[in-house]
Amino acid sequence: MTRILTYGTFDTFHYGHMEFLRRAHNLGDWLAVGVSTDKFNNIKGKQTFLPYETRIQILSGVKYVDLTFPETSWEQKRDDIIKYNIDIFVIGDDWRGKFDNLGDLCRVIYLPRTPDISTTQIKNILSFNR
Ligand code: C2G
Repeated sequence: MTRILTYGTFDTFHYGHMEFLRRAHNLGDWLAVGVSTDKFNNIKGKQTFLPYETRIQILSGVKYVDLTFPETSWEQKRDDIIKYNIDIFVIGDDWRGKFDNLGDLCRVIYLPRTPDISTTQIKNILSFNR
């Protein structure tokens, strides 16, 4: 069984996220997703529209996702790859090159982002002023 791992905030879940998860899952047979906690998003400098509890609930309901868990730091990836016996780490190509250092533990793949959809656009439409 080929085991896949990714991470993300997945705020205001949209079809770009869904397309990413579909393609990520189709690289293998089993997909784990580390969902960024609100505290980690503060570290990432990201303000979210939806709280962690809602975001991880949505991810847990996506048919392409087999396991969800909290992403609380940049550094946890190596431990997670070992813990979940991961074959492929995958993330969108907006991160191209940033995680090549994981290449000694597993394959690292950067997938093209789905164009013309983003949380930022959605929050602007929602005139999100938080
Ligand atoms: N994505 C995509 N197409 C879009 C929007 C997002 O393919 N139109 C992908 C991103 O490339 C990422 C995933 O969906 O792989 C989740 O997107 P974000 O929630 O924006 O992820 P990010 O905040 O960049 O978190 O440690 C890694 C970070 O936690 C990644």
